[in-house]
Amino acid sequence: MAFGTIATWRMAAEGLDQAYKMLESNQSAADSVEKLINEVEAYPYYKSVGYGGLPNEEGVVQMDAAFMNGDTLAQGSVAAIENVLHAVSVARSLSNEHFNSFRVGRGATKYAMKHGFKMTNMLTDRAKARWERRLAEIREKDLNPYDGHDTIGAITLDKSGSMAAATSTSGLFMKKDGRIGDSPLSGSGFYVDSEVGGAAATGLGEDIMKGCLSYEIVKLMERGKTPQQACDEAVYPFIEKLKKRYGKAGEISLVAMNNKGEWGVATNVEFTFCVANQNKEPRILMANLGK
Ligand code: SD4
Repeated sequence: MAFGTIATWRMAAEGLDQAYKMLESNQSAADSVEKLINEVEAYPYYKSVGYGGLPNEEGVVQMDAAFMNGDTLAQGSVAAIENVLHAVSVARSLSNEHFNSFRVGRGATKYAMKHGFKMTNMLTDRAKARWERRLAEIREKDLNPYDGHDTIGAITLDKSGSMAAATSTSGLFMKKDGRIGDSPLSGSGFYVDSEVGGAAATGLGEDIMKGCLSYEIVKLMERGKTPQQACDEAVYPFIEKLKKRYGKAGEISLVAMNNKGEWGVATNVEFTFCVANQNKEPRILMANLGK
């Protein structure tokens, strides 16, 4: 049976390598995608995900994350969650709940504490120093405060044909208290259906949400498009539409994989991503700037 995984950005490489090995040894798509994201969340030097992620405008680290099971379509999400090391694992646990499966802020943190997830101060000295430098720079040079953000988003396909998707991020740099991006939002930041395939996004959440791009890509694959065709057809016309109707388009990058392990990518920035399927060992690739 085909198997594989794809994830956004170079930072996914080590986690993807582990997820690939798990898939190779018959472990589930769900366990593999969680492991992939956990690796990135725990690494203190990635400034946009998990431990060491940059705080919001007020100096508080707030994470968004999601998990989706492609077999059952069950989903769990957390947004603006604080002091939790593995936001994606909380999201996965929430995906087992029929009610209350998307929790934000205090309610999300409360759920994590109640269910025994590892609590920790997510603000490292390094991230705090970077945040202070950035604040000064923004003031002195009159920069756009929202310049910078990277989400880890991943899709996995296991040998039994099950698929899973997950995301985790500290979101837009210098975001306002309680601001939530696309990453925990079903259909925008992620979507997966084991009978078809999955997609995950990174970029300016406010713009990705306007097009529900992950769902759009999965629907196009369902109608017979390859992952690359689906990415091309969902993302580039939408960017043009945004420019025409909204006047501008932020950074938008999507990765997709179908249930045969074939993959696609679309982006309007210089974008790295990591991919592995049954034909090829894990590798890091660079996508071209949008067409
Ligand atoms: C957000 N999409 O919060 C996330 C941030 C991100 O690459 O992906 N950046 O809007």
